Amino acid sequence: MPAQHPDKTPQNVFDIVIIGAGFAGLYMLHKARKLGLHARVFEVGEGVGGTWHWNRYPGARCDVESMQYSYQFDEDLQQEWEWSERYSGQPEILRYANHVADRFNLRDDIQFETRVESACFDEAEETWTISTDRHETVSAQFVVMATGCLSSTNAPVFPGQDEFEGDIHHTGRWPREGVDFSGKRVAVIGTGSSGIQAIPIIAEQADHLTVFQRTAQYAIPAHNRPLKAEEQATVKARYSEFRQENSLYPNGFSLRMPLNEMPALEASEDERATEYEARWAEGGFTFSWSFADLGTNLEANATAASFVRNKIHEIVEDPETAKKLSPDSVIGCKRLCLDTGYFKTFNRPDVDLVDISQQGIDRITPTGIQCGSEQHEVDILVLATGFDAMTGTLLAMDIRGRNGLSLTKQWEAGPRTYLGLGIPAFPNLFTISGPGSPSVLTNMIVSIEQHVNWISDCLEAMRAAGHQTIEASEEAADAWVAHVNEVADQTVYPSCNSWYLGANVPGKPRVFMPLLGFPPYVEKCDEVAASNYEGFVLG
Ligand code: N01
Repeated sequence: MPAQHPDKTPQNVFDIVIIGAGFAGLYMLHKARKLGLHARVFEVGEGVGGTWHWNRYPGARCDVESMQYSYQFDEDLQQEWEWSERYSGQPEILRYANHVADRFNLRDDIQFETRVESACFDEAEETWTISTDRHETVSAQFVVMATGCLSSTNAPVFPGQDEFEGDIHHTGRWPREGVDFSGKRVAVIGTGSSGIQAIPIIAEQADHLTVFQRTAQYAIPAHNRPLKAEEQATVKARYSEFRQENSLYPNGFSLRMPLNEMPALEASEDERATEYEARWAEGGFTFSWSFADLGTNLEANATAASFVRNKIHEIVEDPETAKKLSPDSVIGCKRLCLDTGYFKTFNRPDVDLVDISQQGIDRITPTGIQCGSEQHEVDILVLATGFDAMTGTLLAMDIRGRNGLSLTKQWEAGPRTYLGLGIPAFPNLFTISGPGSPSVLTNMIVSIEQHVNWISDCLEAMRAAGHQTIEASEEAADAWVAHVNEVADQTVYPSCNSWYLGANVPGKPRVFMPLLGFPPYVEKCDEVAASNYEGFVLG
C-alpha cells in the first residue's frame, strides 16, 4: 500500500491536485485558480505540453488543422496567436503550450520532473493522499487526472534487444537534443501515424533506412502548406461562431469539404472515383467524408479502401513493394493516417521495406535485426510502436479508492467509467478525456475544454450546495460502458485490432474505449449536470 501519511503543513494541503501539464492540465489549473482553489500540478516532464513535449520525433505534426487545434477559452489568446502552417508541427505546438503557460502565469503551481506514484482516498477524511517519486505526500480534496490518452508508450522488447550496440529511440519519448541520423543505417519498427510521419524525414537524413511493417496502413496525403494570412483573418473574424459550428460535427472539428450525404453504394463507379479523387487532392481527413456510409457499411468501405490501394500502386514504382504496402483491412478501422511523401519514400534506392506480418522479428542482434535467415545491419533502431492508450498511464500509478480498492482491480475487465469522467468507488477523482469519452476520436483540445468546463462547473455546484464528495454510481458506469460499446458496434471500428480496443498491447482487455459522437456526448454531459448530476452520488 502506498504511503498514507500526507504532509499536513498548509502548503501541502490542496483543494485540487492535477496530474499532468499538457493541454488538459494547463487549462484545468487555469480554471481551478478562477474558482479560487489552492491547486498543484505534478508533471513528469521538465516542461509543459504533454504529448507535444514527448513526441519530438522528426516529422511530428498534428493531423487536425491549426485554426482548430488550439484553445478557445480566451478570445485574446485565440486572436493573438498566429499559426504558420495548415497543420502545425510539433515545435510550433510546443511553443504555443509554453506561451499559454506564460501568458496565464501557470508555472508557479506546476511541479515539474515529478512522477505521481500513488493516490489513495482516505474515507475518514474524505481526501486524497498523493505520493510522488520525490518522497513527498500531499493531500487534496479533488484529484484530476490530466494524464493524456497517448502518454504511456507501447515499447515491445524483442529477444536480444539488450545486446544491441546502437541507440534505440521510441517516437513517443524522443530525446530533447534530437537524433543525428547522418551516415547511419536506421531501422524503424512500426507504421502507424508516428512511423508514417517520421519515415520520410529519417530516409532523407540516414544513409540507409529499413522499415519493418507488421500491418500495412492506409494513409491520405496531408497536403500541408503555409497558412495564408487571409485564411487566418477569415476565421478570426468570427472565431467563436467557427468554434461553435465545429462542435456540432461528430469529431468536434470541421473538414475542408462537407460530408457527402450520399451512400457510396448508391453512387456509380465514376461518381465514386470523382469524389475520392477530389478529396485525395484536397488532403486530410476530408477523405473519410467522401460518402455517408464508409464508417458503417463494409461494402461501401471497401470502395474507399480499393481507391487508396490503387493510389499506392500508382505512387510506388516496385509492384512487389506496393503490394506489401497495400492494406487489405477496413479503411479507418485503425486510425487513418495523414502522410507527407510516405509511399513515395519507398521509391528511394536507400529504403527497404521488410514485411514482418507472417514471421515477425526473431531477435535483435548486437548489430541489427534478424528476421528468419535475413540479418539487417542497423546502427539506430526507432520504435514507432505506439502507446498503451487511454488506460496505460492511469494504471501505472497505484490509485486506490474506497476500501483500498485499486484501479487495476476495478478495471481488470477493461476501463469502467461514467461519461469518461468519473469512476465508481473513486470519489472526487475526475479523468479528463478518460475512456468512455469521445477523446481520441475528436479534436483533443475541444474535448479537453469541454471536460475541464464540466468539471469546473461541477466543483462550483458542489460548493454552492455544500457537497463534499461526488462519485459515479456502479449502475451508471455499467450502463455507460454498455452504451459506448453499443455505439461502436454499429460501426466498422470493432472489426480490426486497433489501439482503440486495446488490441495493440498484449494481455490488455479488448474493450472499445472511446465514445463515438461528440455532440450527443456533450448533450448528455449537460443533461447530467442539469439534473443535479444524475448517475453520480453526491455526499
Ligand atoms: O502508434 P500505432 P502510433 N512488432 O499504435 C507496430 C496519435 N498520433 O504512435 O498495426 C512489430 O498507431 C504496429 O503494428 P500493428 C494517433 O491517434 C497522432 O503510430 O499493431 N510492430 C503499428 O504499425 C495515432 O493513432 C499524430 O500490427 C509492432 C505501429 O507499431 C496514435 O497516436 C501523430 C509491434 C504502432 O502504430 C498512435 O500512433 C502520431 C511489434 N511488437 C500519433 N508493436 C498526429 O496527430 C506495435 N507494432 C499527427
